[in-house]
Amino acid sequence: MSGLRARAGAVVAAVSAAVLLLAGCTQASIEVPEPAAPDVGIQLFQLPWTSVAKECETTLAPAGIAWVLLSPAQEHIAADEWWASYQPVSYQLESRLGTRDEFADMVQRCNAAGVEVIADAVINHMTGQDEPGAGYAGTAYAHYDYPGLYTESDFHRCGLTANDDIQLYKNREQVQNCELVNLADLDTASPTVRATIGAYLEDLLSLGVSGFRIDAAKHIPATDVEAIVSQLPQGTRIMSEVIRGAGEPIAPEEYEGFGEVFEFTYARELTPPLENGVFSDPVLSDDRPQQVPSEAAIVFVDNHDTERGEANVTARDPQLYIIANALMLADDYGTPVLYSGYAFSDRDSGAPTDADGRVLDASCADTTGPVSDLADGERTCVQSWPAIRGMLEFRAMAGDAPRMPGVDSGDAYGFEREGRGVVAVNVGDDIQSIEVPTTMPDGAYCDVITGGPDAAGDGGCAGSEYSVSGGIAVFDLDPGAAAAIHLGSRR
Ligand code: LM2
Ligand code: CA
Repeated sequence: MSGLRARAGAVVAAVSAAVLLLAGCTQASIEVPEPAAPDVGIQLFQLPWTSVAKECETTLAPAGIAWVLLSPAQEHIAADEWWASYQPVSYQLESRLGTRDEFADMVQRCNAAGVEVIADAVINHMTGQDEPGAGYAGTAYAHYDYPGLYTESDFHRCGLTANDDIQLYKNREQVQNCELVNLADLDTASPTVRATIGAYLEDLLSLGVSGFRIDAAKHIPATDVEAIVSQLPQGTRIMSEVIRGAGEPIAPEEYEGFGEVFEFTYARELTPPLENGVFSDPVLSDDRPQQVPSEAAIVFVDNHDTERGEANVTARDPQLYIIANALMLADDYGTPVLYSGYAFSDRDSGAPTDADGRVLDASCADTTGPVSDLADGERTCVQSWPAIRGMLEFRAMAGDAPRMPGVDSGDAYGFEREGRGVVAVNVGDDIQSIEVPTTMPDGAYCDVITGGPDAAGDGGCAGSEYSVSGGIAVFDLDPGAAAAIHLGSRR
């Protein structure tokens, strides 16, 4: 709870600074409501614990980001690729991302800064390597060694080959109780396996984490996930990763009863109009087919898998990425999770490491972005982009105000969060003017995507300025531009 207050405090400070700018201004004063603490998370992909701790303190808390999603903390195979993290060999918290002590210190510091920590729990499987070897911490693979962890009967061996594509299996049994990409599948129905996984999750909770992403949840029967997480303390946040697929036998809805689920449909519906400029599509309208209820949905523009796969809009195209994230953060559906990764040319390349294979520290504290020509391994640092920070402020001001119907004009599109703020984007190649109906008071507003109210405190805007008059917000947008105004950004 103190975390929530700290977050709200940071956002209130930013907005009341904006309100102070109104002093001495001739416009009629308006009542600016207290911004809410938005429940927005961020995935810091393959970032070491020591860096995550600093990021919580220096960028996430000031931006009003509520929680951070980590990469897996388990001991894993010794391999250079990032996906070594998804081949655990034991439940020790020793990995390329840091030691147990570093993990504990990070969680404590993030919590103290008002940022909750969500761990990525890889509990469906262990390594797929056929031969035992040294794990990251130098131990032999626990499941070959059987140091009280498992017996062979605790694994499902379905005899699938490395080239078998799990997507082709339409049978529930095969999807959930067979090797996923040749990874040794745990028998999550077994009481000993459940107890071992439960003890691992309890261990993380004892260090202060607030909840878990359940990796590959689609490949664990929902009843098994439920049985494991129902043993955890009330209020533990559970986010099941169940990739929705047409014709798939397992759907996210099965996992909704005991937590949240990542809703992959959201990005799939959000981004095509941005690439095509066709907003008549139902995608951004109120009609959202195939999606779990808003309270259960974790939404995202991309994540570490989709930026290497299906996502067409990623940080590699900063303009479109800002537009997509702006629309997601302005929306009233789901709980958004931002994605902060690193540039790569090879989808397998891990984050830069030292000679011991330990991922190097990185900081976004002194950066602004976006930077469009990052070298491989450089961090995207979306949490420091002024456009993203402006939209987090927008979301805090929007609170639970309903989203009004969208309007489009040529390749531009916009909508209001009733009485609180208006967002508009132009995905075309020409300057586009768009008028968005609003109940916000008449006046001049600073766009928070290009900088918001001027830090100099002279009543001007750091970036663009737009006006509201007679119930209409008017935006003249350059190609690829996004704009957002809210009650706290009025000049
Ligand atoms: C996930 N969610 O359900 C993770 O988000 C995703 O990143 C993981 O795949 C996957 N499930 C398993 O946890 C990644 C990566 C794969 C990689 C696996 C295991 O995308 O490429 O598979 O981790 O490390 C790799 C090889 C694959 C091989 C497998 C087993 O790419 O060719 O399969 O290891 O050796 C023979
Ligand atoms: Ca399984």
